[in-house]
Amino acid sequence: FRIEAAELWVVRLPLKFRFETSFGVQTEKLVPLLALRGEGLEGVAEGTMEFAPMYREETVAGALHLLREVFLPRVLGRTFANPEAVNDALGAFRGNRMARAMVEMAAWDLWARTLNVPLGTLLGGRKTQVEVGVSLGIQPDEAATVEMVRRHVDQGYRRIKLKIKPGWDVQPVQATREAFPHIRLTVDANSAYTLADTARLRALDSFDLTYIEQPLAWDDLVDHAELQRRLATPLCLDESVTSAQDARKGLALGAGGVINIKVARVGGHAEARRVHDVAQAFGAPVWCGGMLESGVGRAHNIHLSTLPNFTLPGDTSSASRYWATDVIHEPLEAEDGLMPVPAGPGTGVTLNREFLARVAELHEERRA
Ligand code: OSB
Ligand code: MG
Repeated sequence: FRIEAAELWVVRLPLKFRFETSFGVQTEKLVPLLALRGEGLEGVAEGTMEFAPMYREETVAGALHLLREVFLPRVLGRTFANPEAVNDALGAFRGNRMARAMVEMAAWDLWARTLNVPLGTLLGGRKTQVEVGVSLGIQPDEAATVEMVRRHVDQGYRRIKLKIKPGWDVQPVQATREAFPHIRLTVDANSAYTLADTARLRALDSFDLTYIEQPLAWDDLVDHAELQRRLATPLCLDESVTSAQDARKGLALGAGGVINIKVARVGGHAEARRVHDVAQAFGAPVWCGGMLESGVGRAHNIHLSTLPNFTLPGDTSSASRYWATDVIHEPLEAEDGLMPVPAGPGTGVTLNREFLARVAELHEERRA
């Protein structure tokens, strides 16, 4: 397939809820979108980096710069045998995996559309719907937490993940577990703890959590391995796995028993599939994480989640939870905790160009 043209926008989407995590409060999402066109077809991807480097080191401004000045010039006007070849064209560059993933993921969508096959099928997935849960931000108190959990349990979500931080961990978990003795419950600390907090984290062992997500530093594997030796609950790695090599090292060290795969964090679908395969070889389940994506990123996540070792529910809950208006036409709604895989070639979703024309800032439009 040939990449003939690229368009790059940024859309600012107001979040329907206030999302508080250990690194701050979010009320809107800055969404960079990249469309690659060739032979009358279009592949689209979303950048999941944020305005500020709070989750990992990448930023929206950095990604826009790299796409315009470095990455897009390497792929425009070229013909590729497959998306792996697009990765190879960007392979000499270090880090910045979320920015590179925008090119790679748009290429997968474009290639799948060229072949007239759903993206999930092309990746090797077979499911027609995937199990999903929700990630709930830090609430003002235990009662609000339990109420919030109840609303989402009632909607059928298959897993509840609570954001925690030092000083807000045992309380919400205990209150939730008492109210819902049987739900699949997890927590995510987004790197807010150190090994000095071992006693606090050990207290979470009594609540039958499926895993504790990324308690320690965003770039650490070694301390996670030490913590895992001190805890009964499996650790789940998010921030600190950016490649299949990281996954291999983390699992070999015993840094955790579960991996949260975010396509963009690891540099795209090809690397995400390799992380999936490494985890499977270690007998470690994976699930697909979310970054408060618009419909574009959400559709990519759903397709990736059709691979067989995605045996735990992912973060890709209904788009209508997040946005009053999405950037795509198709609704992406879970029912009873099951998200249907969008049908049709590629991601199966299409950009709402009327909406983009009204709210998006066009950063680049370039032809080969
Ligand atoms: O750590 O999983 C995370 C959102 C932004 C940054 C990091 C994370 C998250 C979420 C939200 O947990 C998941 C979602 O609903 O998309
Ligand atoms: Mg996380």
